[in-house]
Amino acid sequence: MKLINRSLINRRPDSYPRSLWRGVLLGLWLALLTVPAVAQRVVQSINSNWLFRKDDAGLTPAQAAAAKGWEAISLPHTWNAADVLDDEPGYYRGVGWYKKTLYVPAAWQQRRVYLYFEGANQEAEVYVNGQLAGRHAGGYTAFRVPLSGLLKFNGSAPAATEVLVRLTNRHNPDIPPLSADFTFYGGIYRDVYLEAAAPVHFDLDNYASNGTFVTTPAVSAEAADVVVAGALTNESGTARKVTVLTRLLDRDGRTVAKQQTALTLKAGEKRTFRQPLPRLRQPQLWSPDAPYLYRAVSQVLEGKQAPPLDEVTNQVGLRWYKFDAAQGFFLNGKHLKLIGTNRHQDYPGLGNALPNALHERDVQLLKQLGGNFLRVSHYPQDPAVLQACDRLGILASVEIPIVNAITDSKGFFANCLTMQTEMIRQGYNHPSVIIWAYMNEVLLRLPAGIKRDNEPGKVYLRRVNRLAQELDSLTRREDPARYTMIVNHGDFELYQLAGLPAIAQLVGWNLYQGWYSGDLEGFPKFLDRHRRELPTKPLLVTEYGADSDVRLHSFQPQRFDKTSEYANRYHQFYLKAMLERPFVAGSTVWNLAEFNSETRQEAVPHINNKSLLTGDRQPKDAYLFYQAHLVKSPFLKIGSRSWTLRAGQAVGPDSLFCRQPVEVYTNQPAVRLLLNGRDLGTRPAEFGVARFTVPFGAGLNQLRAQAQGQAMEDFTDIEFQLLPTRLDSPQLPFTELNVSLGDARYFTDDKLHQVWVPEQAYTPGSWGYVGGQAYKQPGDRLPYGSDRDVLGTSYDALYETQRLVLSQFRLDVPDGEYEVVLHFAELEAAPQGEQLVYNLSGNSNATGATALGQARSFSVLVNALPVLPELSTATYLRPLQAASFTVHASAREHQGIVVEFTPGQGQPFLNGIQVKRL
Ligand code: GCB
Repeated sequence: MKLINRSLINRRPDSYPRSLWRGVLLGLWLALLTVPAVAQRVVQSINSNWLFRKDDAGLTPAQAAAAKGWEAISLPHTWNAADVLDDEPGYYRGVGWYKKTLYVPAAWQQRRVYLYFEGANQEAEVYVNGQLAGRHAGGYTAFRVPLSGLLKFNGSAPAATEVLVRLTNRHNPDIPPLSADFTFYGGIYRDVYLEAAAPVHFDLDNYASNGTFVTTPAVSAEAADVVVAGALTNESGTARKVTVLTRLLDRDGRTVAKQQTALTLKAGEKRTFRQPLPRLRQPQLWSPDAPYLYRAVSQVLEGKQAPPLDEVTNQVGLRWYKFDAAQGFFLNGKHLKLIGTNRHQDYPGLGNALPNALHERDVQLLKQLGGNFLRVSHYPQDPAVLQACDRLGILASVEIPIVNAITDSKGFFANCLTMQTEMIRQGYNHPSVIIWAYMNEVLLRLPAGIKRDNEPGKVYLRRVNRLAQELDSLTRREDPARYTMIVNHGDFELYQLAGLPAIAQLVGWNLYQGWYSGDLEGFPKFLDRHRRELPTKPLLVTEYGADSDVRLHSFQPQRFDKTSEYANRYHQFYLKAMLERPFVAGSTVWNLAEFNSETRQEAVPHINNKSLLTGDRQPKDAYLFYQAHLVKSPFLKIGSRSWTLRAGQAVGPDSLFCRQPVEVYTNQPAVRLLLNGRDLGTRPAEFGVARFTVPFGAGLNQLRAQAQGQAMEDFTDIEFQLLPTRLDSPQLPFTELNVSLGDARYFTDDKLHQVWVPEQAYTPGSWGYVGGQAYKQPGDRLPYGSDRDVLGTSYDALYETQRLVLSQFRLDVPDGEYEVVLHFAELEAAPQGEQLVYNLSGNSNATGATALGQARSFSVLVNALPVLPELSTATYLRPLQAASFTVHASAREHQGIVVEFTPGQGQPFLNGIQVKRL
């Protein structure tokens, strides 16, 4: 059998006559039927049928095993999927127990049996049949736990094996991340496998790697060298003479190179091996356009035995690359601007416990964007992510989660070094990986009492520098073929002061000029400064982004208003600045999709929506804008896809339309737009965007865009709620109006099918406020309103703005009966204890705290009736609590509706008003 196998390896299968082939297949089949009990590794997922319970009583393993109150779950699982979304600050960070009975086949007595956890956040203790089998610290890397000595076999019956896992996601100052703008969900949130290997096997005790490491020391278009190295372990009681055979297979399964190494292992011995494969001529290269993968199949063979004792397959991509400080990035000798996104690993409703299909889908969405680069931020993610990158041709940077700060402790340093080693060894064989990184904005949160220029500050910066040096050296030692990177926030001086840019080979900057601070122009200035002052350091823009809540829109977008329109403007500006600068080697948008950050407040509490996709992965306009630049085939999409329900006021009393802008994204030179079949003209595309002003009529508006010179079209339907200019208009009878006070934005509520329009001053015949000013939280960040979490509502964005000191809100509606809903939220409130510090202006101190709450009272009258007498901070106006009241109003004798505010103490205010004709 062995002989036949060997000869098969050497020759192309199609060069055999048919009859011989049949014989070969029959031989193989017979060999499979006689598989000896101790051959080849078996790996099975064990995600089903687990039990879970929280533990706030500090149970011992024995108590936990006997305790009641278990919930049946399956993996992946997190215990924080729901509590990170509620109105109560914080989420459960404590102990959870998992329990499962495994049935280990009697035949596995001869094998080495392991549990393999792809990841569990964050400190795990694994007990098997009541005994501690292994521990692991860190929530983002895999670990393997040996079981063999703990299994209890009983004759030929499978060994029923109790697995109990104690897991905690409590804060541990020795384990990164210490703090971050994402949620530290607890749970066994990735897959778990049971593995059974023959006693002689590839090393399974090497930081949960697969025990083999593939390098490609020399690759060119003409030739490629591939080396497979690793270690073999003999866990049997006798010396063994084995061969490691590696075959490199092309995509069609043909062997294109092979190498074998004979090894003799004493009982209990572990031995390393290194196998340079014969040089490959005219290799197929791996690139984003053609991600060609070979497979290196390494087997442990012994004597005449077949199949092998062990086998490991690694995907191999042949490519070479370099970063150049002036010219950027080169792949396979060609310049390639790296463009893509960052990614977090969560999904609405699931927390971080995602099936592999969702991890893969995100990489596909990046590919469909036209991206070629993924920053796997801020921690190593599910193996499915890098597998998808390999397959789809996405280059990747991976990092460990040292975020915001370090702890100057032995434990912290040791855990960082271990995590870095795990990350590298576990991800080593992915051709997509080009960068190993290890710090994200590590100086954003200087610990209490520490300033950049005081004595403790100097000591702290030295310690951060020390940790960076240790991690950098470790990384270069572990994997000299990849680049190292540290990612900084936009405080150039501080990182220079700490000496960090000098340490890693690449510098990543997270830049938010025109968002957290300053204006857009600050961005190119910063890039040029790097080029001037760090001329030998390749640069990547590792983060940039602006919040965009798909419900919010504005035609005068402003920094920090969270509208899609500001985000569009921001991305259009940033991309242009980066494309104009060849020294910007790469960039990754923050972020591919919206993600949970429990401590974050703002328009959608707990959600960071600086992203190209919504949480459920629907494209925002900015996604289409990037497609227009990155997709290589002809591309044309009408924007506004997530804004298909709009409202606005008719342009004049006798008009039946309202003009609003629409952007069309394309890589074609010009676009024609039609509205309900009527030609609106052709506009040139400037930097991927053709801009139109569309006269929307009431009801259905069908937009059709055509690329000039291409048989390409795109369609979108927009439903428009046309508001009359004069509320007594006979052509456009008044039905309802929803106004967000103190606000310059439109807010679409798809579920209730309502659109809220921005406030306006009252003019006779129409509607609006009389007097007052829009509320503005102290500080320079928000143009208006507050970013505090308003409790008791999911319409935070509406309650976060208000008009102060108004005397009236008037609507000159026709005589009739109306329902009026008045919305209030007291925005003056004590500062938050723990302020989110994502003020990346370079100032590490928290900002945004509002003034202390003050007593306030006022009364509201509707058409002279005191419907809300004495609204006050002592009654309904509790700080940051939504309160709404529905009242009835009769409009008589052409007086319309007059809502009046009479102050008692302090300034009256109104956050929102809805008026509906009954
Ligand atoms: C950053 C951080 C990232 C945050 C992001 C933001 O610089 O690296 O973790 O989520 O800014 O949105 O503030």
